[in-house]
Amino acid sequence: MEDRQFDEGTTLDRFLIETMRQYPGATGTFVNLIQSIALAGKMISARVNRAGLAGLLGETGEVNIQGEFVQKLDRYANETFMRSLEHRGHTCMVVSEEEAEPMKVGGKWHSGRYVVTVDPLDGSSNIDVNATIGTIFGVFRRKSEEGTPAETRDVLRPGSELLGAGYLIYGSGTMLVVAAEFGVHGFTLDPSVGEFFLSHPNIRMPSPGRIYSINDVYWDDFGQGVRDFLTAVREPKRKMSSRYIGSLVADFHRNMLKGGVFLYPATGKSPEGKLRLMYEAFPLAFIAEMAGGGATDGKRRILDIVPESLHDRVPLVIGSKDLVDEATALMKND
Ligand code: AHM
Ligand code: MG
Repeated sequence: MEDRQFDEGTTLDRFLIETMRQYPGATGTFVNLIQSIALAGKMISARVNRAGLAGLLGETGEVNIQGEFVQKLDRYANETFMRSLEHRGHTCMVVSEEEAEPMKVGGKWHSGRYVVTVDPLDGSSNIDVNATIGTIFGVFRRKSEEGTPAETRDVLRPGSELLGAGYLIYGSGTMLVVAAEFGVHGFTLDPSVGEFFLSHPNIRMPSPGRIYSINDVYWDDFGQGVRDFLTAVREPKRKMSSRYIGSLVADFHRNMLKGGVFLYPATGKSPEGKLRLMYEAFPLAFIAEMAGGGATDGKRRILDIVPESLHDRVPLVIGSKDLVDEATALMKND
């Protein structure tokens, strides 16, 4: 792709349209899909900002497929995403953290070309304390024929087959980060005009990284390799910092901009790890690699893993290349 310079004030729409024009054969369907996701993000962002005033804090009383209490905002974010992906003809199936079964986009629109995996509201335990939360998504191009209902083989496939991925973070500002063949780019929402503007073009993950992020309350439960890694990064001469928000997307975003590693390894309580492969690990691993970083489960490259079921969990080590390599080398016998 030609190295195009975008000036200040470039909107998401202009960026997408001008970038896609450089790909012969692009039909604009992917642009359309990202626009739908951006719209859902704006709606969720508006709700997140008003949650305390709109009676949207707290739990609904339901328990989701993950065995977790559903927060009111979880449900709103899930419904908003589903609605915005349903009607524009670009999607044939959506796999959501909040839904036991994939949503097949049916009727006359089931010819859609893309399969979307989504964690509609990541870091829900942070909602009630106004800490940063987010949305994570991945996009596959379907394998089955367009114009027919989506099939299992369209979605149970390695992350290396992702076409694009991204996330939204709802923090002190709202950002959309999108990764695809065109690289990793960040857009910041200007709420006064309701548009995303290019603010972080061509994001690259700094290496060596200086931050490590882990919930070390599980120390006794971690494998020896994880403990050796933590002992190594805590050496005073390395001058590392420890930062952990408890919202994967926010921890990942900070580490991507500043350089660092996030770990959620296997524990005695969660031998498969806690985080979900299809809509948390895959999209972020895709973004990390596109930005020059890495992602493993301590042994294997995340993007090489083939899911067995929609809600598989996986241990995750993700971030700057040097720290991911160091941790993975130590964890190989865990
Ligand atoms: P969620 O998708 O239900 O919010 O759960 C995933 C979250 C991640 O965002 C975060 O990294 C992790 O759970 C925190 O877990 P812990 O409280 O065990 O540190
Ligand atoms: Mg999550």
